[in-house]
Amino acid sequence: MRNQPQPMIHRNRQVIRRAVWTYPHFLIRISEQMMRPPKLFSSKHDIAVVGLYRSGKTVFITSLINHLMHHRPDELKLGDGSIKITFDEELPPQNGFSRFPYEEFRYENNGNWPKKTKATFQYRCSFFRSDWGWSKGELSLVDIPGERLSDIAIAKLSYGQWSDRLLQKVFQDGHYRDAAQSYQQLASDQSATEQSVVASYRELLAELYRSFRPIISPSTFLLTADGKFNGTSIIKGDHASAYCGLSADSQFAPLPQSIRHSKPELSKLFASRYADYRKNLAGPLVKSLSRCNEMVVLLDVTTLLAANTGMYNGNRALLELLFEILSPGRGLLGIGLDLLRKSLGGRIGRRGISKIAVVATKADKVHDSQRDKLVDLAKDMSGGIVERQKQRTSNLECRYFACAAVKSTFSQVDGTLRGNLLGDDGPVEYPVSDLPSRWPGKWEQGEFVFPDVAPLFPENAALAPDHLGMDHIIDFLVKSQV
Ligand SMILES: Nc1nc2c(ncn2[C@@H]2O[C@H](COP(=O)(O)OP(=O)(O)OP(=O)(O)O)[C@@H](O)[C@H]2O)c(=O)[nH]1
Ligand SMILES: [Mg+2]
Repeated sequence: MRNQPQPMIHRNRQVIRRAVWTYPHFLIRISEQMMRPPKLFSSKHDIAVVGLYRSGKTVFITSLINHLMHHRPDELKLGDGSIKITFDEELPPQNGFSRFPYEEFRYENNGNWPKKTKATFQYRCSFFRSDWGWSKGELSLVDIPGERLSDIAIAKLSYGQWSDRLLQKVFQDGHYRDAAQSYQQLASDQSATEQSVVASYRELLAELYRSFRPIISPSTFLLTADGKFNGTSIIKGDHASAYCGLSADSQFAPLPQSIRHSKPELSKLFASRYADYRKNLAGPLVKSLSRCNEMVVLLDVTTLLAANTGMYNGNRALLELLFEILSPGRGLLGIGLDLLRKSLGGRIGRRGISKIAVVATKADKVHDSQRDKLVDLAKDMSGGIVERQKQRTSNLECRYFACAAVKSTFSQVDGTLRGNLLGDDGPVEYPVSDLPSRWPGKWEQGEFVFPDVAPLFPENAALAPDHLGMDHIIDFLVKSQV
């Protein structure tokens, strides 16, 4: 009788009874499991971080990952301060991107800032939020080389439209006009040849770059398709190996409408190289940005002020273009489904960019007493573009912030800052300009000074860097929708 097989249900009951008596904590574990709902949904946050070159994208992403990996609610306050993020695991990059080299940027830089980005990177991970019941967060961050932003128009405009846009709009801006004059004349000349137009356009791009004009397209002139950065030699006056195209023999330049008609062969040649460029470079870039559902637009207010009005105008024109090309807020789902999505705890099923954080970066480069003005300046610069897009669409949420992703200075009572100036050995106290309350009508290089400092990354790998305002931004980007 004893050896007779017992029905399965009896055996299971016995196992459970034995386990409960033998291991009291088994009971506790079961009740804990029942209290903790299974993560049935994933709340996806696919975030594109965009901005001009050197606007702080890579530093921002490195700091954000660091905070998620080692979240300390007392140092990065989310919601009412009680919310805790628990890092789950890193996920492999998708869509053919290279992995964002987080460790290199965070730990191996020996007191240096991350290197300039030369290819598009992606970092993916999953995480839990203590206030999310049924969903688990899935985060993707896309980092692009800032130079590539100037190419986004190529992804959507025809060669003719791109030419007209540059010649009739961008190069008409007072700050571009003087430099662009001789190119415009040559390109409109009936005797112009492929070689003369390309040579003159390359002269123009070099001149624009040296005078802080950020719209340099095709961007391969500054950063080749395989990641060689030409910017340093261009500044020194050498652009012999900087090409306006994918390679030396596939260069193209914008042509005025009259020349496109009178020289159809030249126009056709440039148009076919333009199409190759779109297929290989500009198209994939815009596709990778359009796949995201959130966007962080970084505005480096201090660098714009330290440069000149031309850089401001160029950056603003790029913002216009970015909104025009990506058209944020035009998701595929209608308003009716918003409620359902919210009740599922995230941005489930959402297509297209529907959330934008406009961020003035490097807030630690200005004195404490000035920091509030950073948000006003960022809003003043981008507000009109954002508002128009909001009016045109039904699905766009936007907020303005200021932050220092890696706070590396200390404000002194006498209005100076204390920090390690780049190139110096130890910390010094140094003067820094006050911010204007509004963007001035005109300013030149040297009127505002905000020196660069070395980063203060803690040596302890489990500590995220000190920051200003990262908490509000992260809270906004990965906030609970419930
Ligand atoms: N003080 C301070 N400086 C910063 C901060 N973030 C960035 N910087 C400075 O800005 C520089 C550029 O930062 P990156 O993050 O590399 O800029 P990026 O936008 O990724 O630039 P590209 O890769 O060229 O497109 C750094 O080398 C620092 O000098 C910050 O939080 N505080
Ligand atoms: Mg970068």
